[in-house]
Amino acid sequence: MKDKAKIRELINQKSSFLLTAHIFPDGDNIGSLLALRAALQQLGKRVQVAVDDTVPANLHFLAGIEHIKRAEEITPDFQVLMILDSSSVDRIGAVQKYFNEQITVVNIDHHISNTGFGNIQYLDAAAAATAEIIFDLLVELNVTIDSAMANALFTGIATDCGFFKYANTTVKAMEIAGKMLACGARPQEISDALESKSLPALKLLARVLEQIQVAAQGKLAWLSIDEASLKASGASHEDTDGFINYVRFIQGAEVALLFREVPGRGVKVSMRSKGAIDVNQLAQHFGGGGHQKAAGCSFEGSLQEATERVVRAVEEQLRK
Ligand SMILES: [Mn+2]
Repeated sequence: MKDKAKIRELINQKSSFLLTAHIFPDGDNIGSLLALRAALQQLGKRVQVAVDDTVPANLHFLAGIEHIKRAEEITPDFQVLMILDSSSVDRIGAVQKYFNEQITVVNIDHHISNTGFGNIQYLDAAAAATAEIIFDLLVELNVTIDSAMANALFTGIATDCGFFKYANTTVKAMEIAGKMLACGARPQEISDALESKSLPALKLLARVLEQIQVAAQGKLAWLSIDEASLKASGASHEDTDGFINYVRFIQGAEVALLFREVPGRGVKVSMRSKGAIDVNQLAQHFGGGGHQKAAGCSFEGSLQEATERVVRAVEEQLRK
Protein backbone atom coordinates (compact mmCIF):
# COMPACT_ATOMS: atom_id res chain seq x y z
CA MET A 1 0.00 0.00 0.00
CA LYS A 2 1.44 3.29 -1.07
CA ASP A 3 -1.05 6.05 -0.30
CA LYS A 4 1.35 8.86 -1.18
CA ALA A 5 -1.35 11.15 -2.56
CA LYS A 6 -3.56 10.57 0.52
CA ILE A 7 -0.68 11.53 2.80
CA ARG A 8 -0.09 14.70 0.74
CA GLU A 9 -3.79 15.63 1.04
CA LEU A 10 -3.75 14.96 4.80
CA ILE A 11 -0.64 17.12 5.27
CA ASN A 12 -2.25 19.92 3.28
CA GLN A 13 -5.43 19.76 5.39
CA LYS A 14 -3.92 19.51 8.87
CA SER A 15 -1.70 21.87 10.83
CA SER A 16 -0.24 19.97 13.77
CA PHE A 17 1.79 16.75 13.69
CA LEU A 18 3.55 14.32 15.99
CA LEU A 19 6.26 12.19 14.39
CA THR A 20 7.59 9.06 16.05
CA ALA A 21 9.60 5.91 15.29
CA HIS A 22 10.74 2.69 16.94
CA ILE A 23 12.55 2.23 20.24
CA PHE A 24 16.23 1.21 20.07
CA PRO A 25 16.57 4.03 17.51
CA ASP A 26 18.99 3.82 14.59
CA GLY A 27 20.22 6.03 11.75
CA ASP A 28 17.23 5.24 9.57
CA ASN A 29 14.49 6.15 11.99
CA ILE A 30 16.28 9.23 13.37
CA GLY A 31 17.31 10.44 9.89
CA SER A 32 13.79 9.89 8.57
CA LEU A 33 12.22 11.76 11.51
CA LEU A 34 14.53 14.77 11.17
CA ALA A 35 14.07 15.07 7.39
CA LEU A 36 10.27 14.81 7.63
CA ARG A 37 10.22 17.28 10.52
CA ALA A 38 12.17 19.84 8.47
CA ALA A 39 9.88 19.27 5.45
CA LEU A 40 6.68 19.80 7.46
CA GLN A 41 8.13 22.94 9.03
CA GLN A 42 8.98 24.24 5.57
CA LEU A 43 5.27 23.79 4.77
CA GLY A 44 4.38 25.93 7.80
CA LYS A 45 3.19 23.06 10.01
CA ARG A 46 3.59 22.63 13.75
CA VAL A 47 5.70 19.54 14.36
CA GLN A 48 6.69 17.61 17.46
CA VAL A 49 8.97 14.58 17.40
CA ALA A 50 9.09 11.89 20.10
CA VAL A 51 11.05 8.66 20.52
CA ASP A 52 10.60 6.59 23.68
CA ASP A 53 14.30 5.85 24.07
CA THR A 54 17.78 7.35 24.28
CA VAL A 55 19.17 8.50 20.93
CA PRO A 56 22.59 6.81 20.40
CA ALA A 57 25.53 9.20 20.77
CA ASN A 58 26.83 8.47 17.28
CA LEU A 59 23.69 10.12 15.81
CA HIS A 60 24.04 13.36 17.77
CA PHE A 61 25.86 14.97 14.82
CA LEU A 62 22.58 15.24 12.88
CA ALA A 63 21.17 18.77 12.72
CA GLY A 64 17.98 19.18 14.76
CA ILE A 65 18.66 16.15 16.99
CA GLU A 66 17.79 18.28 20.05
CA HIS A 67 14.17 18.45 18.84
CA ILE A 68 13.66 14.73 19.44
CA LYS A 69 11.78 14.53 22.74
CA ARG A 70 10.73 11.77 25.07
CA ALA A 71 7.06 10.68 25.10
CA GLU A 72 6.22 12.56 28.31
CA GLU A 73 7.46 15.89 26.90
CA ILE A 74 4.82 15.98 24.15
CA THR A 75 1.88 18.41 24.09
CA PRO A 76 -1.09 16.29 22.99
CA ASP A 77 -2.62 18.88 20.68
CA PHE A 78 -1.61 17.32 17.36
CA GLN A 79 -4.04 16.10 14.70
CA VAL A 80 -1.84 13.59 12.93
CA LEU A 81 0.50 10.92 14.31
CA MET A 82 3.05 9.77 11.75
CA ILE A 83 4.80 6.53 12.71
CA LEU A 84 8.02 5.81 10.81
CA ASP A 85 10.13 2.67 10.39
CA SER A 86 8.02 0.66 12.88
CA SER A 87 6.63 -2.73 11.89
CA SER A 88 4.01 -2.73 14.65
CA VAL A 89 2.47 -0.29 17.10
CA ASP A 90 4.22 -1.72 20.17
CA ARG A 91 7.57 -0.71 18.61
CA ILE A 92 6.89 2.96 19.51
CA GLY A 93 6.80 2.25 23.25
CA ALA A 94 5.14 4.86 25.46
CA VAL A 95 4.19 7.10 22.50
CA GLN A 96 1.26 4.67 22.13
CA LYS A 97 -0.49 6.53 24.94
CA TYR A 98 -1.32 9.32 22.49
CA PHE A 99 -3.58 7.14 20.36
CA ASN A 100 -7.19 8.34 20.36
CA GLU A 101 -10.25 8.54 18.10
CA GLN A 102 -9.57 12.12 17.01
CA ILE A 103 -6.13 11.71 15.47
CA THR A 104 -5.19 10.26 12.10
CA VAL A 105 -2.42 7.64 12.24
CA VAL A 106 -0.06 7.38 9.27
CA ASN A 107 2.15 4.29 8.97
CA ILE A 108 5.30 4.75 6.84
CA ASP A 109 7.64 1.76 6.78
CA HIS A 110 9.80 -0.67 4.81
CA HIS A 111 9.72 -3.74 7.09
CA ILE A 112 8.28 -6.79 5.35
CA SER A 113 6.75 -7.73 8.72
CA ASN A 114 4.67 -4.51 8.99
CA THR A 115 1.24 -5.30 10.45
CA GLY A 116 -0.56 -2.65 8.36
CA PHE A 117 -1.79 -0.60 11.34
CA GLY A 118 -3.03 2.99 11.06
CA ASN A 119 -5.54 4.96 8.99
CA ILE A 120 -3.21 5.60 6.05
CA GLN A 121 -0.23 3.49 5.04
CA TYR A 122 2.83 3.96 2.87
CA LEU A 123 4.53 0.57 3.00
CA ASP A 124 7.30 -0.50 0.65
CA ALA A 125 9.30 -3.60 1.56
CA ALA A 126 11.44 -3.04 -1.55
CA ALA A 127 12.80 0.21 -0.09
CA ALA A 128 16.27 -0.15 1.42
CA ALA A 129 15.34 2.25 4.20
CA THR A 130 12.39 4.27 5.45
CA ALA A 131 14.50 7.32 4.49
CA GLU A 132 14.04 6.25 0.86
CA ILE A 133 10.25 6.44 1.28
CA ILE A 134 10.55 9.80 3.04
CA PHE A 135 12.51 11.08 0.04
CA ASP A 136 9.64 10.02 -2.27
CA LEU A 137 7.21 11.78 0.04
CA LEU A 138 9.25 15.00 0.04
CA VAL A 139 9.20 14.97 -3.77
CA GLU A 140 5.41 14.46 -3.65
CA LEU A 141 5.15 17.42 -1.22
CA ASN A 142 7.32 19.57 -3.45
CA VAL A 143 9.61 20.68 -0.63
CA THR A 144 13.17 21.89 -1.13
CA ILE A 145 15.74 19.45 0.27
CA ASP A 146 18.43 21.44 2.06
CA SER A 147 21.81 20.10 3.19
CA ALA A 148 20.57 19.15 6.67
CA MET A 149 17.67 17.15 5.26
CA ALA A 150 19.99 15.57 2.69
CA ASN A 151 22.45 14.58 5.42
CA ALA A 152 19.63 13.03 7.46
CA LEU A 153 18.22 11.02 4.54
CA PHE A 154 21.68 9.87 3.41
CA THR A 155 22.32 8.69 7.00
CA GLY A 156 19.08 6.70 6.95
CA ILE A 157 19.81 4.95 3.67
CA ALA A 158 23.50 4.34 4.47
CA THR A 159 22.66 2.91 7.92
CA ASP A 160 20.15 0.36 6.68
CA CYS A 161 22.17 -0.93 3.72
CA GLY A 162 25.54 -0.93 5.54
CA PHE A 163 26.87 1.91 3.41
CA PHE A 164 25.73 0.20 0.18
CA LYS A 165 27.10 -3.24 1.01
CA TYR A 166 24.09 -5.34 2.02
CA ALA A 167 21.65 -7.31 -0.13
CA ASN A 168 19.03 -4.54 0.16
CA THR A 169 21.27 -2.07 -1.73
CA THR A 170 19.37 -1.15 -4.89
CA VAL A 171 19.84 1.13 -7.87
CA LYS A 172 17.13 3.35 -6.42
CA ALA A 173 18.82 3.59 -3.01
CA MET A 174 22.08 4.61 -4.65
CA GLU A 175 20.34 7.07 -6.96
CA ILE A 176 18.63 8.78 -4.04
CA ALA A 177 21.93 8.82 -2.13
CA GLY A 178 23.51 10.49 -5.18
CA LYS A 179 20.77 13.10 -5.22
CA MET A 180 21.33 13.71 -1.50
CA LEU A 181 25.01 14.23 -2.23
CA ALA A 182 24.02 16.86 -4.79
CA CYS A 183 21.81 18.50 -2.11
CA GLY A 184 24.74 18.75 0.31
CA ALA A 185 24.95 15.45 2.22
CA ARG A 186 28.42 14.77 3.69
CA PRO A 187 29.20 11.01 3.49
CA GLN A 188 32.55 11.22 5.26
CA GLU A 189 31.03 13.02 8.24
CA ILE A 190 28.24 10.44 8.32
CA SER A 191 30.56 7.44 8.01
CA ASP A 192 32.95 8.78 10.68
CA ALA A 193 30.04 9.36 13.06
CA LEU A 194 28.34 6.00 12.44
CA GLU A 195 31.58 4.06 12.82
CA SER A 196 32.89 5.90 15.86
CA LYS A 197 33.01 3.92 19.10
CA SER A 198 33.91 4.91 22.63
CA LEU A 199 37.05 3.39 24.16
CA PRO A 200 34.97 1.31 26.64
CA ALA A 201 32.95 -0.03 23.69
CA LEU A 202 36.08 -1.13 21.81
CA LYS A 203 37.48 -2.79 24.92
CA LEU A 204 34.19 -4.60 25.43
CA LEU A 205 34.31 -5.70 21.78
CA ALA A 206 37.82 -7.08 22.25
CA ARG A 207 36.65 -9.07 25.25
CA VAL A 208 33.45 -10.49 23.79
CA LEU A 209 34.98 -11.38 20.41
CA GLU A 210 36.92 -14.13 22.22
CA GLN A 211 33.60 -15.69 23.12
CA ILE A 212 32.12 -16.02 19.63
CA GLN A 213 30.53 -19.43 19.22
CA VAL A 214 29.75 -21.45 16.12
CA ALA A 215 27.49 -24.41 15.35
CA ALA A 216 26.06 -26.26 12.34
CA GLN A 217 29.52 -26.79 10.80
CA GLY A 218 30.26 -23.08 11.12
CA LYS A 219 27.14 -21.95 9.25
CA LEU A 220 25.80 -20.37 12.43
CA ALA A 221 27.80 -17.97 14.60
CA TRP A 222 26.72 -15.97 17.61
CA LEU A 223 27.80 -13.68 20.35
CA SER A 224 26.17 -13.04 23.74
CA ILE A 225 26.73 -9.98 25.88
CA ASP A 226 25.48 -10.17 29.45
CA GLU A 227 24.63 -7.24 31.67
CA ALA A 228 27.65 -7.82 33.92
CA SER A 229 30.13 -7.52 31.02
CA LEU A 230 28.35 -4.42 29.76
CA LYS A 231 28.46 -2.79 33.19
CA ALA A 232 32.09 -3.80 33.86
CA SER A 233 33.18 -2.28 30.54
CA GLY A 234 31.52 1.08 31.14
CA ALA A 235 30.00 0.94 27.64
CA SER A 236 26.34 1.71 27.01
CA HIS A 237 23.86 -0.63 25.37
CA GLU A 238 23.81 1.50 22.18
CA ASP A 239 27.60 1.15 21.96
CA THR A 240 27.11 -2.51 21.04
CA ASP A 241 24.78 -1.82 18.08
CA GLY A 242 27.35 -2.67 15.39
CA PHE A 243 28.82 -5.72 17.12
CA ILE A 244 26.80 -8.13 14.97
CA ASN A 245 28.90 -7.12 11.97
CA TYR A 246 31.92 -8.87 13.48
CA VAL A 247 29.91 -12.07 13.76
CA ARG A 248 28.88 -11.66 10.10
CA PHE A 249 32.56 -11.44 9.09
CA ILE A 250 33.25 -15.10 9.91
CA GLN A 251 33.96 -17.13 6.79
CA GLY A 252 31.25 -19.67 6.08
CA ALA A 253 28.75 -18.18 8.54
CA GLU A 254 25.33 -18.02 6.89
CA VAL A 255 23.50 -16.78 9.97
CA ALA A 256 24.92 -14.37 12.54
CA LEU A 257 23.21 -13.70 15.87
CA LEU A 258 23.82 -11.17 18.62
CA PHE A 259 22.19 -11.63 22.04
CA ARG A 260 22.23 -8.67 24.39
CA GLU A 261 20.92 -8.35 27.91
CA VAL A 262 19.53 -4.81 28.02
CA PRO A 263 19.39 -3.50 31.60
CA GLY A 264 15.75 -3.68 32.71
CA ARG A 265 14.47 -4.56 29.23
CA GLY A 266 15.10 -8.28 28.74
CA VAL A 267 17.16 -9.80 25.95
CA LYS A 268 17.45 -8.19 22.52
CA VAL A 269 18.30 -10.54 19.67
CA SER A 270 19.68 -9.29 16.33
CA MET A 271 19.78 -11.64 13.35
CA ARG A 272 21.59 -11.39 10.01
CA SER A 273 21.54 -13.81 7.09
CA LYS A 274 24.09 -14.10 4.32
CA GLY A 275 22.46 -17.16 2.78
CA ALA A 276 19.04 -18.65 2.11
CA ILE A 277 17.71 -18.48 5.67
CA ASP A 278 14.92 -15.90 6.04
CA VAL A 279 15.64 -14.26 9.40
CA ASN A 280 12.44 -12.22 9.22
CA GLN A 281 10.46 -15.49 9.44
CA LEU A 282 12.70 -16.66 12.23
CA ALA A 283 12.24 -13.41 14.18
CA GLN A 284 8.47 -13.48 13.61
CA HIS A 285 8.39 -16.96 15.14
CA PHE A 286 9.68 -15.32 18.34
CA GLY A 287 7.34 -12.31 18.16
CA GLY A 288 9.74 -9.98 16.31
CA GLY A 289 10.30 -9.19 12.65
CA GLY A 290 12.25 -7.09 10.17
CA HIS A 291 13.65 -7.99 6.78
CA GLN A 292 14.72 -11.23 5.07
CA LYS A 293 18.42 -10.61 5.72
CA ALA A 294 18.22 -8.49 8.89
CA ALA A 295 15.71 -8.89 11.69
CA GLY A 296 15.33 -9.01 15.45
CA CYS A 297 13.20 -9.95 18.42
CA SER A 298 13.10 -9.58 22.20
CA PHE A 299 12.80 -12.01 25.09
CA GLU A 300 11.60 -11.50 28.64
CA GLY A 301 13.60 -14.44 30.00
CA SER A 302 17.29 -15.03 30.67
CA LEU A 303 20.14 -14.56 28.21
CA GLN A 304 20.90 -18.27 28.33
CA GLU A 305 17.31 -19.25 27.61
CA ALA A 306 17.02 -16.83 24.68
CA THR A 307 20.33 -18.04 23.25
CA GLU A 308 19.35 -21.70 23.52
CA ARG A 309 15.93 -21.24 21.93
CA VAL A 310 17.07 -19.18 18.96
CA VAL A 311 20.24 -21.20 18.31
CA ARG A 312 18.18 -24.39 18.29
CA ALA A 313 15.67 -22.89 15.85
CA VAL A 314 18.42 -21.79 13.45
CA GLU A 315 20.15 -25.15 13.66
CA GLU A 316 16.87 -26.81 12.67
CA GLN A 317 16.49 -24.44 9.72
CA LEU A 318 20.04 -25.07 8.55
CA ARG A 319 19.47 -28.82 8.67
CA LYS A 320 16.60 -28.58 6.15
MN1 LIG B 1 14.78 1.08 8.63
